[in-house]
Amino acid sequence: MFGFIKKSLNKTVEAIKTVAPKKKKYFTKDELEEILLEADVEYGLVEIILNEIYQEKITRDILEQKLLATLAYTSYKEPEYTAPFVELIIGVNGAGKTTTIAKLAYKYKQEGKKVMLGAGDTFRAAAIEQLTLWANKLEIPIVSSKQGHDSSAVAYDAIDSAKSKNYDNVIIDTAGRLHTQTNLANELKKINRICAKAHEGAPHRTVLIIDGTQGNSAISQAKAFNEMIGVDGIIITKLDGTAKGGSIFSIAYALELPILYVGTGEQPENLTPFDKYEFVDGLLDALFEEKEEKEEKGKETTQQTELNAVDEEKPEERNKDKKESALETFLKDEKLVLLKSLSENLMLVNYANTPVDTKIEYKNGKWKYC
Ligand SMILES: Nc1nc2c(ncn2[C@@H]2O[C@H](COP(=O)(O)OP(=O)(O)O)[C@@H](O)[C@H]2O)c(=O)[nH]1
Ligand SMILES: [Mg+2]
Repeated sequence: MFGFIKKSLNKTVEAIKTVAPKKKKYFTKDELEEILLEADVEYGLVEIILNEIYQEKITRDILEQKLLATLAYTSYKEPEYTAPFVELIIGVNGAGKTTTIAKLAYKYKQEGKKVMLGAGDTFRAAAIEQLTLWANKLEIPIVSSKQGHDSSAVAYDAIDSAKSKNYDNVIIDTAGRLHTQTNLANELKKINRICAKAHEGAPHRTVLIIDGTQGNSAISQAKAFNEMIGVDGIIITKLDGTAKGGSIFSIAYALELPILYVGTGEQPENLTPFDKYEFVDGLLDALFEEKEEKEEKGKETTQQTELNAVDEEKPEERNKDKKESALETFLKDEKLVLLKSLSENLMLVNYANTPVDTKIEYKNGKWKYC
């Protein structure tokens, strides 16, 4: 699996290269602003990221911590449930719902699970046919009805059938658009209610499918779905075909929801668990020089600090440098993310990737927890 996310970032990396053609050891805030915007990180989030950076020379480690912090909500915890595990797949037309259902079904089948599909997008005849084709291809049973029929009845029947046959998973497709937004909201709410009637706690996971090529413009749409019925996780499709990979940061940050998978192609196997470390690494590799050189640089900085210690010419600057590099080391060693500079010697920090904030202070030449 390793490498799929990096590979699917090709187009985003190409876009980044148009504003940062040469890899470097560090970037200024202005340069990073341009780079992040080019990758389609939303403007508001770019400002938040940059405002919280205290250092002038932004190294790979500093940026890595900041980017990872924006993905703090991306881990998903499965709820307690009795089989079958029922998933409701929602999202606008063309986002990739039906294709992603095939991918999930394929994945579960590979894991040895028994999967049932529900063709809940009864608004379009083509949607029923498309899911039926996938079901046949993957040799997975499907419950469907005619176009225009009640989609919640399809959901009920699919769950009921899966229960009576001891299936492990049920995946239900839904319409992406009805005559009006209110109709869609009402239909999704009804499916939700009926799922719960068919099986306790169902749907156990409501997954929103977002078309990755839409970038940030998908945020308001995603918020609308979240308000309609509540979303448990997101799958971002077509990462392979978009230069807007940076929008994943803004989507995750704005919605505070986990990114479960990303779609990296049109085939059933092109579904990859979202690994935030690989994702961030993939972007940083396009910007920063190789790791060895980075380590070399680390040595240089230490030597420089030592040299500065005997240099009596500019004591103020020397202390500032020492404080900065001590801060960098402390943040790195303690796996902290710098949130805000509260005063010259007091910083608000956060344990990487958790919602826990704390303060650190600079005293007697060292950074410590307050
Ligand atoms: N390249 C690429 N295409 C995708 C991906 N996911 C879906 N698609 C394509 O997007 C189009 C719309 O997908 P579909 O599943 O019908 O969307 P739905 O209307 O939400 O059900 C189809 O042509 C899919 O093959 C992906 O991860 N990568
Ligand atoms: Mg569909």
